Amino acid sequence: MVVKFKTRITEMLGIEYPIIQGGMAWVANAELAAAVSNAGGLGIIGAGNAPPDWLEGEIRRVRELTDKPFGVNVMLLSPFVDDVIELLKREKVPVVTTGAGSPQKVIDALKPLGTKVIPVIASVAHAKRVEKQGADAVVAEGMESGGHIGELTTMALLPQVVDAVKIPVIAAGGIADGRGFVAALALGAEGVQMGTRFVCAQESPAHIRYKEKIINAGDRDTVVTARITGHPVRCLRNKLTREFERLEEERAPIEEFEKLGIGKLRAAVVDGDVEWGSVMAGQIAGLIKDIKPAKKIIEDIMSEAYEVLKKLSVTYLRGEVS
Ligand code: TUI
Repeated sequence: MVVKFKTRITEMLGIEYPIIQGGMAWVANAELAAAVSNAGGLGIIGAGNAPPDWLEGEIRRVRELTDKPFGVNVMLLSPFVDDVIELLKREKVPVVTTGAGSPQKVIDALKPLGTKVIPVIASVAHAKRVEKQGADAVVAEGMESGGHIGELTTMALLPQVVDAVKIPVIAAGGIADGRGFVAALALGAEGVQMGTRFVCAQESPAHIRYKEKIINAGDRDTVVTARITGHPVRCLRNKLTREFERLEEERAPIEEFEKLGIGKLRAAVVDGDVEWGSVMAGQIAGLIKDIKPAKKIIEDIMSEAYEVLKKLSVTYLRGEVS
């Protein structure tokens, strides 16, 4: 049974299910975003470090592929961030999420146009700050996530953020099935964002070797590298992560880490170089066992969530809730 979970997030965004697809650089293109939006979630195009003309094409394409709401993720470390914001102003994109920095200029530019701005945050202080700045909701992202991460786990971060802000909170990090979805709601989230699960969607453009590396991963196969640069990144273990570890042991200068990182996400996602590329993935990779359409990912989560809630209520409340 696929039930509707109405929350402030589904209402604010005009979506059927409170499931958002992470705005992953190189992976989150128009095809993936449209598939998620058409399935009743919120698909997001990841701007990453891409130039604005690429993003403009993806926005045009997603509008051809769906008439449902969609979003764009702005990676605040991008060299093109100001041009990307200008483009988003012109395009009047319904939802914008931000990552890897302070979203002040995104909020100031886009909120007056009615765009819903949802920063990804990794601490209570940052959540409070963006609420004051005018954010419509936040994604509280735990360090179980893939890619650039903060320090707290989803389990610890989420309830603290929920208690600290009035705007709705979306949980991210370590969620890939109906159990994780219900756990996030139990901690006070009103939606979930998933990245790694959607990398393995059929519509995801990630190279088949990238998807297979996630599917073959176990629970301890991710590592966090480049902590010393101030931008720690979680990836699946491979030759590249071992090289990063070697630089760490040698206490190499930060420039060496930056040099080693250049172009490596593209190498993994586009070229399928899963040994020397950066295979960003969350700790939940070990739970992901198949490639399936985005629609099936969402339906399975919603029906599992229903079963989990039923089981919990029967086991612990003797069916007292209807
Ligand atoms: O942004 C992400 N995940 C990412 S971005 C990315 S591309 C990249 N590659 C190498 C190095 C750096 C980036 C790959 N994965 N998630 C959202 C997120 N944002 N996680 C943590 C944060 C964050 C961290 C610090 C947000 C704000 C912040 O500082 C706040 C401030 O005010 O500066």
